[in-house]
Amino acid sequence: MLSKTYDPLKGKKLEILSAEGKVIKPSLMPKVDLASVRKWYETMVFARVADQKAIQYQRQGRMLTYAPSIGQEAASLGAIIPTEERDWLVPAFRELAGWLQKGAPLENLFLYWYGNEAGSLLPDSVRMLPISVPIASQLTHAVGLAMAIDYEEKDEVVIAFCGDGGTSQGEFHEALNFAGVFESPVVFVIQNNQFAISVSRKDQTRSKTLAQKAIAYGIPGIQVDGNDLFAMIAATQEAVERARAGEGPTLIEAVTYRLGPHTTSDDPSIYRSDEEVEEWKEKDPILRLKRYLISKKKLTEDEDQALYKQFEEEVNTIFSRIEESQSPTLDDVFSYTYASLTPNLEKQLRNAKQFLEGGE
Ligand SMILES: Cc1ncc(C[n+]2csc(CCOP(=O)(O)OP(=O)(O)O)c2C)c(N)n1
Repeated sequence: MLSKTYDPLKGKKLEILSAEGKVIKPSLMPKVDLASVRKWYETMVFARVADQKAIQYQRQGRMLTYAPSIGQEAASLGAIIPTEERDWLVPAFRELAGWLQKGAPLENLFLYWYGNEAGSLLPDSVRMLPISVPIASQLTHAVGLAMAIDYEEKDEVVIAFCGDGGTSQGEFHEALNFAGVFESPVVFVIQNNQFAISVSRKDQTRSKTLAQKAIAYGIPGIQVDGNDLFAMIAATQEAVERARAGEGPTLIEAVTYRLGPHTTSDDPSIYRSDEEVEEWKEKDPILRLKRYLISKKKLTEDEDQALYKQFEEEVNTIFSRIEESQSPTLDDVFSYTYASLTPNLEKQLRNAKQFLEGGE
């Protein structure tokens, strides 16, 4: 079992694809065909381009705010690849490549950050909970979902994400405890991108790794190179198989780096050095998969450039649809929590309407 061989208490981290794009652990390489790897690479590039364009739109005053996932594409994508359509994705808010792999449209993500809750209304076929901005609250929801699946004896698995900062929240510990006790079919993925806004990983916890936190709850934990698509696939595959076989949860710590700002309102140069960022750029998940595909003759520089161009056009087209979409109404703001409004909410809605019409 990978989580036994790569014991986080012994400081071991699962790595398969080096930063140079070479497979350094062939025996652990997941069974993947090159055509699929090329498709996954394209999904990562699509996510990267969408991220970069979203930052641009925000700087042009066309998007309210945005939380980029630049640098974290392999961590979320690799964790979704081993799941099936019937499985559930419970995201935090930085899982764009995984979101696309799950089949969720980019339109929804853009609508969400555009300030329109309609973005959370995903097609029925996409088994996914809405984005969670409250940190770690989604993990207890994920366990509740997994407990229900277990109770109904369904053959489904839940895969839930949080950030390194999320592990300092009470709900992280409650979720792991419940999942451990009830042996729920859930896989927790921590995207350790080294920062919770400006608070660095080392100021969050005295634990040497985040993966070792699993041990306290009696579940396996594994630290993985989160910029290595193949290592992420291998670790998650094992965790999903365990969950499906009724063997309970697993905690995966994906060690990665947030190359961009926390959100478009953040200035990371205040709390981290350019040298550190440059160092991580060399470990970029897209760059290393590109090197791998080029070495396998499944990609050329020209094709790569054409991909970026094609996705830029696609993203621009999608975003113009967002700009043409209807703005949410005031009624929408009140409509979706209760089946019918409570007297107090009815009063608030009346007051809000009066206020917007120029009254008091
Ligand atoms: C319960 C809660 N507390 C505080 C915040 C404010 N907040 C937004 S993002 C963030 C940091 C999250 O860091 P991490 O979990 O590491 O995820 P990352 O943003 O790095 O992906 C905080 C504290 C929040 N959204 N929810």
